Amino acid sequence: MSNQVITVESSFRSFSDEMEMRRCLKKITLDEVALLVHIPQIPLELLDSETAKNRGYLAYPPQGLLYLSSVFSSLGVESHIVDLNFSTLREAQNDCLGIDEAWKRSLDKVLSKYKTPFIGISYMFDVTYPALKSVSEYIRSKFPQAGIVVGGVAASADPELLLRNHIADLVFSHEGEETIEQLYHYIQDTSSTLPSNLHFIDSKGKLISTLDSPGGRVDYDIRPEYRKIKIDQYHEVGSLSNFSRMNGIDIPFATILSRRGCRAYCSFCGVRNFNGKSVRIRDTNETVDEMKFLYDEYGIKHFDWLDDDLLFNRKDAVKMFREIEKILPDITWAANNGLIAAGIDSNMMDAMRDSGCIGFKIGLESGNEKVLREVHKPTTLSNFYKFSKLCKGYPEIFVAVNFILGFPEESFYQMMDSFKAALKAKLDWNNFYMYQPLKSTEMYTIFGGVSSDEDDYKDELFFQSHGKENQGPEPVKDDITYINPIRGGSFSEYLNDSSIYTGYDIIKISENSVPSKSQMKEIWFTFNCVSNFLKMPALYTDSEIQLDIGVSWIEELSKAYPKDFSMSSLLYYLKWKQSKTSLVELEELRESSLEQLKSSEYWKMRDQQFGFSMFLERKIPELDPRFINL
Ligand code: B12
Ligand code: SF4
Repeated sequence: MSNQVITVESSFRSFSDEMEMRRCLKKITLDEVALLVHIPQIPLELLDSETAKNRGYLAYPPQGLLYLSSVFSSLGVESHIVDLNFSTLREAQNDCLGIDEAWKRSLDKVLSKYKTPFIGISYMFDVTYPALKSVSEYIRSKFPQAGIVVGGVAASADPELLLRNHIADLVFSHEGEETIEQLYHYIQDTSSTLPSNLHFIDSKGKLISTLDSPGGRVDYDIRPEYRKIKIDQYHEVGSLSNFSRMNGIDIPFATILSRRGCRAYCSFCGVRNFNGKSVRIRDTNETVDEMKFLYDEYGIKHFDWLDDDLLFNRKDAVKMFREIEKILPDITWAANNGLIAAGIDSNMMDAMRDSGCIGFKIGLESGNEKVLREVHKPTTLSNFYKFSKLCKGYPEIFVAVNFILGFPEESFYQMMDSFKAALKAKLDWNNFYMYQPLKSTEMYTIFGGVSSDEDDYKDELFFQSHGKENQGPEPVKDDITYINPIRGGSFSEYLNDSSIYTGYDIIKISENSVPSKSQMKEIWFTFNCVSNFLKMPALYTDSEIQLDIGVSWIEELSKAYPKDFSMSSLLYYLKWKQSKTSLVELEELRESSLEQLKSSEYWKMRDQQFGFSMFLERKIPELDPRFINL
């Protein structure tokens, strides 16, 4: 995309640009109703009803749309939130029959009531591009005259793609609240101030952008908006993370936001570009009031923070946790999105535990100091090890660490450093994510990434967990689709590729080489398998509580991955060690695990490599000698 972009307000303010904007806005009406659409988050063809019934898919309430809705309310404009992710997950639980009709039905129900609605769609993740396209096309087929507005993180990163592909008529970048207000007054002629953060194509095909202005207020009261979604039913269709499932899948949950932005500026992350440079803290009382409201009105008992930097301003964060402890003594919370470990000392851990924290993730991203510096990660390895030592004093909090593998030009020994850091720290769990180039990040600018070609979006899906807790690639539906669920290659062909090292043999990869994408899948598998399954701290612990939490973590994870033999066999061993499961149930678990193995050529191959079936004989599989002293 090489079209000219006008981003300075002064050039925009030429009379013709303003006329062009008025022309574009003719299609956008704000006097009847605003329909705010949350698109399906999981490719419908990959939805699996067993996982849906086990509530294994992510079901985040559309928090961004609640915020926008509160602005419409303050402007006196009626608004509705249409959560198509919720409808498809519900339908998926019903054996996935009519899954494609489910979201269309939900849209029809609201669209049919209005003549000139404002239609706003949220687009947060690049990987949901195909879903966004289908929803936009469907709305256009029903309402050819309506203007479609798209906003959200992924929309902000590439507005031109959406405009040129006729997915949107107008794109909002950054947080939408203040732009909606400005746009409303501009359209109603109650203000001549040009709304910022807007993008459209003029009549000559040129991309026009108004002033780029991230940031804004954070103190919106979204409590009344909750009646527009079924907040008390989200736990029935999915989960927020393995933390929310571990807590009990029948516990109603919600998300909460106390800070926008992040103090750091990691080169692979889109947060600073999207939210702006500073961290904006919401008033503690307002945050806790919202939680109390959700608890009282909707019976919400578990919360997950959406914050990127929840612990920013330590004093303020501790104060907030102490307030939660006082006002809501029996809730639980988790921080699945990740915390910055540098902000955590025993004072903070105490306040977190006392306010109901059951677990959190921290982002280390790499175990190699040079990579850490290059990506501007705000931490050092020595701080990380200090933090992991601190965690040992809090066995009731399940702590997972995030690593990213496959940064551009990252060599194999640097990846091995991450693996070794995971083994050394012995935190409860290690998430190895594959690097995904995100538009509008420093790393993307330097190294590039997926092109705007639509096929690339499909290919990237390989590395996605399809809306589940991210465990990386997994066999989908049957073994044949394992290697690439989209293109359906056969894994036996793949394993015959002698240039790819698999199992423990990945250690033979040349240290300074940069592994290929196919090789990365095998590296991922071995790192995950060894650090999380064969060396899981719960296998070796003497702490009853750590073992109990480890059992529920694996138990819930295995429901989201019902065909995964490594999980079921590990679960068997942990339950046996825990001695809280009857012999009959244990035997049933063993049988069903063996059944998984028998029916899958893929898991037979993995079992030969790593010996998971030893767990079923109540023994921990031995590590390959090359991995013992890492
Ligand atoms: C919570 C969160 C998650 C949750 C899920 C959230 C969800 N709703 O499904 C979890 C932890 C599961 C998650 C997973 C992932 N995430 Co995430 N996540 C976030 C996070 C931290 C907060 C999002 C949020 O709720 N913000 C709060 C609400 C209030 O804001 P909002 O939704 O953005 O809405 C505002 C604006 O966007 C705008 N807006 C939104 N919609 C609309 C619509 C209209 C019409 C208008 C006008 C405006 C508008 O106005 C709203 C109000 O201000 C963001 C970081 C960030 N700062 O955005 C990353 C972020 C969105 N995630 C990111 C990524 C990469 C991922 C993963 C791919 C990570 C991985 N490797 O697995 C996965 C993908 C999951 C999937 N679906 O496949 C990237 C997205 C980049 C991209 N372009 O794709 C972000 C930006 C973080 C980053 N590292 O850069 N994520
Ligand atoms: S600490 Fe996390 S949210 Fe902050 S910039 Fe780095 S990756 Fe992004």
